[in-house]
Amino acid sequence: RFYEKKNVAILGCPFNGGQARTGVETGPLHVLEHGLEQQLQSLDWTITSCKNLTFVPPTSDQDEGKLKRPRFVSESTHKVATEVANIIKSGAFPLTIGGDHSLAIGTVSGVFSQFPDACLVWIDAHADINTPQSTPSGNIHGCPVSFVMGLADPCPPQFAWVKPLLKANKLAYIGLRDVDSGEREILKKHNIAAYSMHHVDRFGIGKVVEMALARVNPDGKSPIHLSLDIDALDPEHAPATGTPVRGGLTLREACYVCEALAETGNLVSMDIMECNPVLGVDERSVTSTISAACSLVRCAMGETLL
Ligand code: B3U
Ligand code: MN
Ligand code: MN
Repeated sequence: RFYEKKNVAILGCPFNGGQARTGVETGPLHVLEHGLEQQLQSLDWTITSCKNLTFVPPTSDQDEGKLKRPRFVSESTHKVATEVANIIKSGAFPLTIGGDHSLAIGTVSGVFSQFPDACLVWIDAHADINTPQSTPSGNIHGCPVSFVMGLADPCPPQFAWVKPLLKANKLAYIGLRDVDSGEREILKKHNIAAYSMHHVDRFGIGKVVEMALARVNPDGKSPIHLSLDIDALDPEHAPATGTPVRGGLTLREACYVCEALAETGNLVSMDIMECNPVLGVDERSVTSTISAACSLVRCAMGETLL
């Protein structure tokens, strides 16, 4: 409905500047080497482009208050925003492979510049909605949602280009289980649809997705951007990631979310973030993480729709 054809443009983003651990920048290469392009072609997608961006850290990048590497993150995500917007203008579905989750400042900005009435489904163990003031770590991958909502007040000067395009009633979380106290306050204050693992246990994943979509897309007409952090999965299924948290989604539960979004016909863009193959303790843990990421993408792109 939002796109004429099943055209996808893959955007590899080997970026690690939003957090402290190296290795996450090798995520895109691993995901592509696992055969994702061929897998999408088997699902009748045409890959209109598949490119890796390059991110060069600036020579000087002073902390901005608590925020670490603000210039590198800002310049990199600005580039991503432009690329994602151009992909959408070309009529293709942007599939962005990270890299750390600060990249979503770029993907969300790009998507919402083209689809202003879109909603955002954020699947993650973490809420990533810290402000420059509330962040306990200074890692910007814990802050992207606050940036695209304009909650950073004042907005750090490096991020003056980021527009507050996301409204609180267009955001839903699924899979939360490690949320900072400052983030809890923000979620409450703005009445954001936040479904934690507690809700998944209580209602089951089917009902949770239904409730989440009813909150952010009540008339079923909004385009949907899915931002998926691989650490939403239980570390049993996706151990190779920077901040694993036990008690997460099973592979099937996460796949179900992706399938349900595919089923709406409204999915216009997707991120798959935070795979860090370097942190796998052995070959098997790397392979399971990467193959889970590929499965989730395939489910979001229609694999299990009959
Ligand atoms: N909420 C913490 C931890 C964190 C957020 N996202 C990840 N970790 N991956 C923070 O640093 O903002
Ligand atoms: Mn996370
Ligand atoms: Mn995240």
